[in-house]
Amino acid sequence: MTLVFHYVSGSPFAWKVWLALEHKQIPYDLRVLSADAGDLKKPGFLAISPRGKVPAIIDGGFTLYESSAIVEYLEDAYRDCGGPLWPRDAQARAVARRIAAEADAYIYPHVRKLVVELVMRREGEPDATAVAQARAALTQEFALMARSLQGPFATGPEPSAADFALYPMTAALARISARRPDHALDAVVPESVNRWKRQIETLPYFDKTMPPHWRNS
Ligand SMILES: N[C@@H](CCC(=O)N[C@@H](CS)C(=O)NCC(=O)O)C(=O)O
Repeated sequence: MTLVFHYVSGSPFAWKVWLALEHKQIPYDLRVLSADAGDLKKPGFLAISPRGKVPAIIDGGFTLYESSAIVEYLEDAYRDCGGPLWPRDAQARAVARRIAAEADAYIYPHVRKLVVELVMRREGEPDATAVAQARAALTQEFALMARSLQGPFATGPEPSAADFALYPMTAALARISARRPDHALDAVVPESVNRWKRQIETLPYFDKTMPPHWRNS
C-alpha cells in the first residue's frame, strides 16, 4: 500500500519530509490539505495527527506525525531505498542531526515570527520590536550555521536530512525578504549559506517539492 503523506503548502516541516521522501525514492500519495479550509482540525485528520499539524504519514496501518520522527522512520523502514538520509560516518551523522535540530529549535521560531508579522498580518503595522528581535536573532543563527556547513551540502558531498530540515526555513526567509525588501532581510544570510541553498536547488527532485502556492505568487 502506498505511503500517504499529509501536507500543507508552505509548511517547512512538511517540506522537510517531502524532500526526504523524494531523496529516498519512496512512492507516496500526496494529500494536500488546507489550514484555511479547516482540514487540519477535521476529526479524520485529528485521528492521524492529534495536534492538528502537518506533516503526518500513514504507512500501511501505521500513522506518524512530527517531521523529525517521520524522517527517522523513513530511514529505518526504507533502509534500501534511494539515498540515505544521514551520513554513514558517526561524527558526520551526529553533526547532521545537530544541524537539523538547530534548524527546528533555533531558526524556525524567528522565521515564523517574521512570517506572522510581515506576511500574514492583515491589520495594523508589524510589531517593529518583534521584527528587529527576530532579524537580530536570525543574523546570529545564520552566522553560526555558516560555520557548520561543510559544502557543497550541509555535511559534505551528499545531501542529508540536515539539508532537508534547514532548506525550507532558509527559503521561507528568502521569500519574506523578496516580498518585504524594506526590511533588508537578505543581509541576514551569509553568502556561504546562499551558496549552500543554491546547491539544494540543483537536486533533481527539488522543483517538484516547491510549495505549490509559491509557484503563482
Ligand atoms: N514539530 C512539528 C511542527 C509541525 C508544525 O508546526 N506544523 C505546522 C505547519 S509548519 C502546522 O501544521 N500548523 C497548523 C496549526 O498549528 O494549526 C513537526 O516537526 O512536525
